This record gives sequence, structure tokens and C-alpha cells, in this order.
Amino acid sequence: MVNSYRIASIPADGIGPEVVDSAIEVVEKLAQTLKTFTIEFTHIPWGTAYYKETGRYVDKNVLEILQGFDAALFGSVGAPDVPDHISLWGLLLAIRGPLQLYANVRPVRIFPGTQSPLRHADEGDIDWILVRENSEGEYCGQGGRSHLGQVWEAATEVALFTYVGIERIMRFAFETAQSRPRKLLTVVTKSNAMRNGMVLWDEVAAIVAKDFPDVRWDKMLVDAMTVRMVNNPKSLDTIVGTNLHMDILSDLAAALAGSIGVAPSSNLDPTRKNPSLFEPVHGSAFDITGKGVANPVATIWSAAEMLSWLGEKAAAKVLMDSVENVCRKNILTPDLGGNASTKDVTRAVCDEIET
Ligand code: GGG
Repeated sequence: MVNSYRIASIPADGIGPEVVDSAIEVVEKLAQTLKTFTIEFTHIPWGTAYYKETGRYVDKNVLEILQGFDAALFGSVGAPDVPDHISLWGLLLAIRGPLQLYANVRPVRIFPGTQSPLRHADEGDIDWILVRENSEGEYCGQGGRSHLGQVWEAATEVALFTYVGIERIMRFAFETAQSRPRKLLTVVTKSNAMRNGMVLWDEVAAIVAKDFPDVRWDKMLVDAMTVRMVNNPKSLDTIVGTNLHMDILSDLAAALAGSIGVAPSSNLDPTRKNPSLFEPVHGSAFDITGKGVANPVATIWSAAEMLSWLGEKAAAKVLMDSVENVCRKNILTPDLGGNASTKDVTRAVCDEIET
């Protein structure tokens, strides 16, 4: 008796369809080869083309539709002719919110055969898990505009933090740190300048830390954190911070590890009441859309994280070992300094799975 999974595939915009196709191909190859699980992907056409046709990025019953699946695999959102805040709020945030995907986990490491732009960092020197609070803070959606069109036009963007929201992500981050060999957590805030929400973050961190005496933890201001990531990457392991701070730091982290083209992301509901959503960190990259050179590794790694979340840890390991072997053989897309196409990398990963 093998486990069977139903996955919603939402490729959406830009290079999303190219990299999601690649991830589906390698996961199907994995299932056929290992025969330890079966998996079925159902295409959901949400995205900018759907918006232009229907006036909506997603269906009204987004929660009900996605609850029919075990997980979702997402591509990327954004189009040159739609303002970014319309597409992001219409699609990705319209999914993360109702599903309460409050933990965004973004592992980062240097793959064999690839190089960090940091002269002093080799494989193994960057091996981080970034935990991004994914439901509140600067992305809570509160705020507004007044005096439109006047010189004193004003706009506010509220950063909303709740004790419950901070406590649950902090606990998740401590548990993540505890599960890793170094048991090391860095809590990122800006509590010198932002004296309400960020101070609450510091306070909640200290409270939750008491339940994890075996985890060493420290605090960093987000500006100083950028310097530490560049100058002393080995001093970091698990990192937790707000929605906005970790959105920014995870792009920096990915670039330091070689390319945002390899960075995966899991949007988790740790209570497991709702299906979780897995996606590459990168956006729709219209500059390379349709050219066949998008790096599929971030989406393949996201699919591996999805398998692991579903309980298929052995299959996830086979998949990631295959990706590493492909990198080791220098079959790399241009963002990593190679000249392989998306299809070349996909085929190479499938071949590795078979061997
Ligand atoms: N695959 C992820 C994607 O399309 N990201 C676009 C983006 O702007 N994301 C912002 C966010 O993750 O909050």
C-alpha cells in the first residue's frame, strides 16, 4: 500500500509555467522510479491571464478549492502590465491569508559545483533556514490614503503585530532550530527604532526561549544582520523575522548562496488543518520569460520540501541528491554561470533519479 497525493499546480505568471512544468516532470519521474508513492497534479489556471479574462486572480472559493488537495505547488506572480500590488494581493496573498500559511520557511545553501559571490564562503559555509512570519506585520493590509491628488496627499501602511502571531512563529522557529545540529537561532528585529511591535517581538522571543533551553539564541537589528550575513555567514543557522524583513533578507541570502534561481520556499500551516503551498522565492522574471533559461532548481527544491512535508522524506532526499549531482556535473543555467537550458537541467535531474 503506497500513499497517494493530490497536488494543485498553480504556475501563474512569467517563468512560473516553465519552472513548474520542470518540477512536475522530475517529481513524476521520481514517483515512477521509486514506486513508494503516487502523485497527481491538477492544473489551476489562476494568474494574470485569468485576471484579464475574469477580473479575478483567483476563484472566490479559493479556500474550498485548495482544501481538496494535499498541497499546492506555485510558480510566480507578476506581469509587466499589471501593477505589482494588484497581482501580489490578488493572487499570492489571497491564498496565504485564507489558508493561514503563517510560517514561510526558506532554506539557503551553496550547492556543489556553484559559487557564492563571497570570496570567503565555500560549500557548507552558508547553510541557513530563514523563517519568515507570513501573515501579519507590514503585509497585514491595513492602511490607507487620503487627500488624493493634493500636495498633502498622505498614505499609511500599518505594521500590525499580535502576541499570538509572534508567539506561534517564534515557537516554530525555536522548534526548527532545535531540530538542526547546531541548535542556533537568530531573532531579527528593528526594535531600537520601532518601539512597539518590534519590542513585542523581543519580549515574546525571550518568553518562548525559556521552553527551549538547549537552543542558543541571539538578537540582531535587521541592518546589522545584512552585514553579518556577508561578513560572518558561518555564525548563522536558523533566522526568524517579520514578513518584510525576511522577504528582503531571503533575497540577499539567496544571492549570497549563488543565485535566487535556487532558493525554495514553503508556506506552511503548521497546524496542518489546511494544505501548505510551495513555491520558488523568485518572481516572474519577465526579462527571461519564454527564453527557456529559467533555473528550475528553486521549484524542484520547493517540490522536494513539499514531499518532505507530506511525509515522503526518503523521496525528497533522492530528489535533492539528484539535483546536487547535476550541479556537481556543472549542468547549470546562466544565473549560475552555466549555459544549460531549463530543459537540460530537468532532463539531467530525471536521468540522475533513474540511476
Ligand atoms: N514565487 C514567488 C513570487 O512570485 N514572488 C513574488 C513576490 O513578489 N512575492 C512577495 C512575497 O513573497 O511576499
